[in-house]
Amino acid sequence: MKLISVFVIGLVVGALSFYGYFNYNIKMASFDMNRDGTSDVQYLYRYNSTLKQMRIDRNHDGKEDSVINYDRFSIPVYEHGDDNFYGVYDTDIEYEGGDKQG
Ligand SMILES: [Ca+2]
Ligand SMILES: [Ca+2]
Repeated sequence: MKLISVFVIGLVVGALSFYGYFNYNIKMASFDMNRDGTSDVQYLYRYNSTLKQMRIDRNHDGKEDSVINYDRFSIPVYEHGDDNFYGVYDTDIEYEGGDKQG
């Protein structure tokens, strides 16, 4: 009985550190393209340095309006866009082989 509880605790601790490994090692890089003090482009990287997501504020109003998601080879898969900059994502673009579809 004691052995089982030690095993369960080990499992929980292991799962938590596994979770932490994949979440806390995500790196982010921000760039202020128009140099107004607010970042307009953000790159999110996975623990293994592949690109996970790019967030862009195209009209420089401080709110991101384009989110591109990348697969584990850093190839774009799909994109959400707020093309009228109302703060709601209204455009979905799928990528195939790294190219926009439609
Ligand atoms: Ca800016
Ligand atoms: Ca914006």
